[in-house]
Order: sequence, then structure tokens, then C-alpha cells
Amino acid sequence: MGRSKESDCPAGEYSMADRLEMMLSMLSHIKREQNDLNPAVNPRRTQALPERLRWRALLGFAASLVVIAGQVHTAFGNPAQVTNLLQPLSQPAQEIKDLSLLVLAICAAIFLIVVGLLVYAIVRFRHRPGDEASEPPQIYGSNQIETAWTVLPILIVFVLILVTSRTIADIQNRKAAPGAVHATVVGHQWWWEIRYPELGIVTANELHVPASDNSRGQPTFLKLQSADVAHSFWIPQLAGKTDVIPGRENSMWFEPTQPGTYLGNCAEYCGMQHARMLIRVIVHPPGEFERWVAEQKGAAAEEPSAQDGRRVFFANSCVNCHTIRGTSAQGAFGPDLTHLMSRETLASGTTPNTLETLRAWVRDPQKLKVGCLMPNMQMTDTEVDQIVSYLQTLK
Ligand code: HEC
Ligand SMILES: [Cu+2]
Repeated sequence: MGRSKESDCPAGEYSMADRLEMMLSMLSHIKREQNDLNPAVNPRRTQALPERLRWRALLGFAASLVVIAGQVHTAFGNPAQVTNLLQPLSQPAQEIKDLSLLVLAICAAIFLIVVGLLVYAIVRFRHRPGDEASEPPQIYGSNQIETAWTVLPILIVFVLILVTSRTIADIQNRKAAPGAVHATVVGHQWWWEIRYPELGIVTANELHVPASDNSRGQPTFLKLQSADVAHSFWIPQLAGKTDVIPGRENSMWFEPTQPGTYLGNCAEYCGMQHARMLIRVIVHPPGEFERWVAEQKGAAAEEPSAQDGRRVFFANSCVNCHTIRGTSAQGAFGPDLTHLMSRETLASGTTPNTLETLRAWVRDPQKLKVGCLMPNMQMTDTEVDQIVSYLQTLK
């Protein structure tokens, strides 16, 4: 067939390939619209950027590339600190990654085919001198082509549904075997309460779990609750995100294979300090988890040297918000402080837990974490010193 054929030809006279070509040729209409944008045709449209600005834009672009490359490098160079969901070190994160790559590959193939046809049409049917007079044949409807592009996507979507629902079912139907660790994580504005009901341990912001060794999976099962608003619990290298919803209990599990510290954060905007609501998961090598449990089960220290600080702490309303196990401090609004010094960070990963930051926190928590729900307690310098030396004994 020729492109000059009259537009009212019955569709039946064309082969499948002809028809595809003709449909693609319709895309060449785009070309006409592009003339609007062409400075040669429409000089008002585009004015070249001044030289100086062009250089500046180029420099800015190069600088941002360098910054991004730097981030990628540090992230990859330090495996313990990576929060890269493409480097899973646990089930179900591994399973989720495999599925994502499959879906990505299918979508990439579709993308390449579509863009390939588009480029072909643009090049093959581009405007040529002398084209003004003729119009491409106007074809409406072709059962074969329309059947093909209806059935194919249905098949593709069906495959995607099958693999996805299989993975979801796999992850959600996993049952806790005897010996699994159970913990309850409660989201608060803006910190995480962590309880191990079977072990009698309560801590905050740093979830300790055992690693699996090759012979034996050692999963941890979590129940997720919220004390206030919606949060979301996410440690990219261990598992997918799970919402933490008020008045509802969600659950999740993971089975890390490599000991280390895994970082995560609240993944659902939950108010002012949402960005400082970090989670650490400390995965212990086999055997070490039991040691941590034994330490946490121990009673709170009562060192005679810290009696002054103890007195100030118990004379103030600290006790209404914080628990120190075995004492009259039974508040549940803030983190449990029984073994405060066993934690690496303060205030949900806001700062490392050091003498200076602890001091700064007790002096005025609003300086370190603006808007957090612990008020400035207006202690004098002496009182701050005394309280901090007491807190430092809570190992
Ligand atoms: C009105 C309740 C309230 C009172 C009173 C209160 N706190 Fe807090 N405290 C909190 C909350 C809530 C947090 C968690 C803040 C965050 O991370 O966003 C917190 C966090 C802390 C932390 C950090 C714990 C951790 O693991 O990150 C320490 C230490 C602490 N408080 C000590 C004290 C001391 C000492 C006093 C008394 C001088 C006191 N708090 C009084 C509510 C309170
Ligand atoms: Cu949150």
C-alpha cells in the first residue's frame, strides 16, 4: 500500500502490518503541533537562555549529581547503616525485593516497546518537504489490532496479580513457630514503646532481636499498636511498611540473617517531630540475645552514690510520666527508664545517648526536640546534675 491511498478505503484491504504502520503514522500529527514550539516557525516561542544562565544551570546540575553520588557512596560503603531496600538482609524484605524487580522488569519491557514504537513513528513519519498536500490514510477500527492490545494487557495484569497475591499470602500467612520472639511495639508521638510480654521487658526505640543462623530460622513477630495517631513501622532492610493505627492491632514479622544495627523510621506523617521518630533494630548473633534479655530483666540499679539525684527525680513529676521498674515511678506516658543507659540513643534516635546530651535533655528537652511531649521541667543546674548522675546509674 502507499501512504497516498484515499482515506475512505475499507479497512479490510490492509494487512495487519500496514494497519499498525498507519496507526503509528497518526502520531505524526504531533509533529505539526511541534511546529508551534519551533523557534524557526514561531520565533516568539523559545528564546535561547543567556550564556551566563546556561552555565549556571549546568553547574547546578553537575553539583547535584555529585551530591547524589556522594550519598549513594556512603550508603553503600557502610553496610550497617544502609537503609537501602534493594539490599535486604531478612525475610520478608528479600521476597518483596524479588517481586519488585520482577514487576519492574515487566514494566520496563512494556516501556521500551512503547517508546520504541513511538520513536519509530516519529522518525519514519516525520514531516518532509512536499508533505503539505497529502494526508495519511484515516483508518478507524481494526478487530485484530484491538483484540491484540486488549488481550495482551489482560494477560500481563493477570500474571502480575498472581505473583503479587502469592507473595502477599506467603508473608501474611506465616505462623509463629514455637521459640519465636514476640514483641509489642506501640507508636507514640514521637517515640516507640517496645514490650516483650513473655519476657517481662519494656524498653523504647531500640528493638533487640536474635539473628537466624543457617540451620535454624529465628523469626520475631511484632504486634503493632498506637497510643495516639496513625504511624507506620518501617525498617527497609528487614520488612515492608506496616501501618500503626489507633484502636487496631496490626502484625508483622521478620527473620534477619545478619547481626548488626538496622535503621528505620516512622513512615506515616504523625505530627511535628515525625522525622525524629527513628527506630533501631539491633540484631544479635545467636546466643547474645539471651544475654541482653537477662540484663534487661534485672532490677533497676540503686547505687548509694546517686541518692541525691534519686530523691530529686522522685520528688518531681518525672514519676508521673516515666516508669522505673520496682519503684514508685509507674508513669506510662514517656519511655521506660529502668535500663536507660543500655540504649544507644535518646528521644527516638534524636541524639546519641551521652552524658552531655542526657544533661541537655533533662535541662530542656524542647531544645533538642522542639514540640516533644516532655515539658521543660525548669530544674536548677544542681538538680539537673543530680538527676543526670542518678539516670547514669540506670544501666
Ligand atoms: C509530661 C510527661 C513527662 C514528664 C513530667 C517527664 N517526661 Fe521525660 N519524657 C516524656 C516523653 C513523652 C518522652 C519521649 C520524648 C520523645 O522522644 O519524643 C520523654 C523522654 C525522656 C528521656 C529520654 C528517654 C529515651 O529513652 O529516649 C529521659 C531521659 C527523660 N524523659 C527523663 C525525664 C526526667 C528526668 C524527668 C523529670 C525531671 C522527666 N523526664 C519528666 C515525658 C515526660
Ligand atoms: Cu510516627
